[in-house]
Amino acid sequence: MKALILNSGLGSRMGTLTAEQPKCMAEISSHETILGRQLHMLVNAGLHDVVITTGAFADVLVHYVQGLDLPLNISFVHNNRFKETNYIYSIYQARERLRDTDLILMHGDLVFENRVFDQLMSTEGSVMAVSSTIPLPQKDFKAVIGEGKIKKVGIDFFDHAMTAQPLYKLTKQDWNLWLTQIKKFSEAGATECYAENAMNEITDEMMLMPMDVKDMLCNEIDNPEDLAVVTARLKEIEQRKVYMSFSTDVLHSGHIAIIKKAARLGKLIVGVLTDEAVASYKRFPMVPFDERKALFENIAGVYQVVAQDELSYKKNIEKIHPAYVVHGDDWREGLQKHVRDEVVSCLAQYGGILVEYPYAQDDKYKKLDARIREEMALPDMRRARLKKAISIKGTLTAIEAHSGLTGLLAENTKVYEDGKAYQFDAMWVSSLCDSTDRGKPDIELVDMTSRFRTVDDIMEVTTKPIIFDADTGGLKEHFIYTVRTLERMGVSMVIIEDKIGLKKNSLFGTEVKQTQDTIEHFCEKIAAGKAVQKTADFMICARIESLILEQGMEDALMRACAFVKAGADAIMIHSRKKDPAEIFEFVDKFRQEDAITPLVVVPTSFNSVTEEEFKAHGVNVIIYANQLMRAAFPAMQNAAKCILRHHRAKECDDICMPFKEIIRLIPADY
Ligand code: SPV
Ligand code: MG
Repeated sequence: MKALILNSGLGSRMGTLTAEQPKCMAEISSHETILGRQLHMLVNAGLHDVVITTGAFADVLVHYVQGLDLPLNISFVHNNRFKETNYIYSIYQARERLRDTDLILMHGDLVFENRVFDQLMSTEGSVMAVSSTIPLPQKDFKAVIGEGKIKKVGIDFFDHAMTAQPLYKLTKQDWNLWLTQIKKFSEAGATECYAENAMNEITDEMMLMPMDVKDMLCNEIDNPEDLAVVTARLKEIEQRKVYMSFSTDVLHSGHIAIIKKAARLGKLIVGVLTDEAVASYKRFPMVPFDERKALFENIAGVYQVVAQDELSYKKNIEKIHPAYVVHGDDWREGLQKHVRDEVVSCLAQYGGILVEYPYAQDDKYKKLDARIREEMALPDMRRARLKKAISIKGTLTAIEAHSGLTGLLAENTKVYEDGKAYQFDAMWVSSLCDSTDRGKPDIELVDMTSRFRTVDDIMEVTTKPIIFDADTGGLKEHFIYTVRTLERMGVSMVIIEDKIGLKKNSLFGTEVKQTQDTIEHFCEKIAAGKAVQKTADFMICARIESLILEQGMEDALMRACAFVKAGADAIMIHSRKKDPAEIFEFVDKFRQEDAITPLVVVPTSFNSVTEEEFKAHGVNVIIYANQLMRAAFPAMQNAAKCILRHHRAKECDDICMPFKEIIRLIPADY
């Protein structure tokens, strides 16, 4: 595609402004001329070839353009009869350079805002700028519209007409038709009319559509008054606030391109999502908020960087009142659709505009994303994220996973509500579910090698941190191997409970025989584990069974303090009562003594407590320990019974997920 800018006119109504230079060199701001602005827009749109026709002060013009030193291939065509001919003749003279190409055509005295040019470039086919809102001018161009097409362009048309501006994007086909007609006119001596007179004879053959720019700035400058008006409007446009939000920690050329476009619309304010907001809807950020903020502050075109503390833009839009919110068009579907809908309604309240640019579908960005995922799944990266997440978010949630498939559910399940997105922060590899899945009791019967196999299956398809339920941890001599293996694999935390001998599941409580370990012996196990771990990221959590085994609150608290002293990185307190009173009593009393050590709870029995309440009491990790398994079992049993009852599978289909959907859960490119 080439661009043609017509600059052969005399500009005689501009007074002294055109006494020594052509009109297109008139300044429209402290840093821009009309032509300089046009050429920069062409550069930004990725155009390379520009033809400029010249007339009066051709030398001044050529010298000026060369001094701009733009990455454009500019050729100048001089209309030596500029005094007595119109631009139809300039085009005629430039015809050899303009054949067989898509073309952007504009008059040299036309000033338009960036959005007009963006709209022009993103509209398919041949278009001319018109305005449905600006009253028809007496002496300037109007376009007659019929059946959605432009039928005629000229000064004397008023019926079915809209104000028109000499800014076109033309397909090669339409431009060739028009150029042939310009040649005919010029060679027949019709050189004082408009090029549009030639076009008007062939509009039926062309597919020239109107592009409505409404109230956006798109004006020709004919006299000093026009210049003053346009200069003032440009100033106002430059002051407009533009808002964009980013959650990314890896900036690529696609981001930079959209930032550049957004910055051309006004003062660009970037909202950087806080770590908590990012973690709530996508992966945990690899680069912390402060660093991401600094990254954006150093990008040319970014005027200001602010924090956006939730996925919803609402708060920041209400505070900033941007004229534009800019985003890629990829958020019209999927999780972010709700966010977009809310942005649209917020902007509608005061006439703000949502500008969407085509999302960069480039394969290289997809590969970059995949690479980040792979890196996040690497042992070092994954292991460290639990501790980091606790320090950033305060309170995390973990859901049980006992297989690759449940791991995928834990990894990918998201819910969007009230402008917020929710997902689990981590996974719990439960001894109960891992055993149950194998049809075995939860008595440390499934050996560690099999348990590690489960972890490996989950790790292969996920990136979230893993908390491993190691039951009692076994013998101290065995536990140190468990610690080493789990740490090497990339598990973030191991939880061991202070029981000894044949362990039974805690939910049986005192209904079965279970023995609590002594404080001294269990402390030795914790210390032994801490002594062999290699990284500072791996956490050993001591689980206290005093409430389960009815040993009293004092015992639980005493153990907690002893275990922390022995090196435990976190304390899990368990209860099988529905009433959370004893859990809260423990948490509150422990927090009076120790404000730092993370606290873990498993609210299977005391399940009425909300995450907010746990958070308010100072709990750091909430584990939903078995719900996926418990939900799956009755569903599977139902399906089995349904088939038995009907002696076929047809009726069962209604309660089954189509395999097509399950398959979609499973990543294809592993
Ligand atoms: C598990 O999920 O295996 C646990 C938690 O240890 S509980 O079943 O509540 O004991
Ligand atoms: Mg267990």
